[in-house]
Amino acid sequence: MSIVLYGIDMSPPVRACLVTLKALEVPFEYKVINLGTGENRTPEFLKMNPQGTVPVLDDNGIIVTDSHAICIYLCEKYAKTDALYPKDLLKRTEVNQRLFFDASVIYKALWNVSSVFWMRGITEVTKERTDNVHGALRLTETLLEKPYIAGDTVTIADFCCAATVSSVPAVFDIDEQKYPRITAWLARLSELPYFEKYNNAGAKEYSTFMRSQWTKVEL
Ligand SMILES: N[C@@H](CCC(=O)N[C@@H](CS)C(=O)NCC(=O)O)C(=O)O
Repeated sequence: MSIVLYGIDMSPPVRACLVTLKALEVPFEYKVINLGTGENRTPEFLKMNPQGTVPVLDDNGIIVTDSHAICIYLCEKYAKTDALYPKDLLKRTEVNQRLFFDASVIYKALWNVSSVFWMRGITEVTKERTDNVHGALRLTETLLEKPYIAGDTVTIADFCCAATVSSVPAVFDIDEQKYPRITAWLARLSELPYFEKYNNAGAKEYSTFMRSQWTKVEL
């Protein structure tokens, strides 16, 4: 029996889970699900996750879906300390707020751009959609008052938010002048020993692929 993560490196939520597993030093098996060929729509996969999305975690028969829920589950079950997901109510509330912010604002803005390509084959990105991504970045920049997204130390909120933000170059490059805190934060996280391999490489692959598909991006 083992822990299995189903996903694909190009997916930001999958990378948040990969980084969390590495940070917690939890051994796991990684099964690649090719979204392009519909491996997320097979009856077996839909039985695990009726939404047909990655990531999915199978912990010896316990199925957990949604990256934010998976990262929380992993911390609650396997973390040796509460550093990545604090037990203190106020600190935990701040981490939770950032996790929901990722799900409902940053990831949503990016998904609104890429989903038109994945779902409908549309290769043009409208100004409304890029404006929406800038709006999410502006809010992230404002929230980054401290070195990390939920305070002075790294938490799973950083893994989830940064996995998404580092994927923004799929649409446009993040301007260091406009977003100095985001730029410094991503550089800070990249110093973690597992972040380059388990997040940045997939983010780069995703960005390169998406940029090769767009015929027009309105900025
Ligand atoms: N809120 C979910 C979002 C998951 C999600 O949208 N995953 C995308 C890949 S980045 C997916 O599997 N899309 C396939 C589909 O919607 O058919 C999470 O955080 O896990």
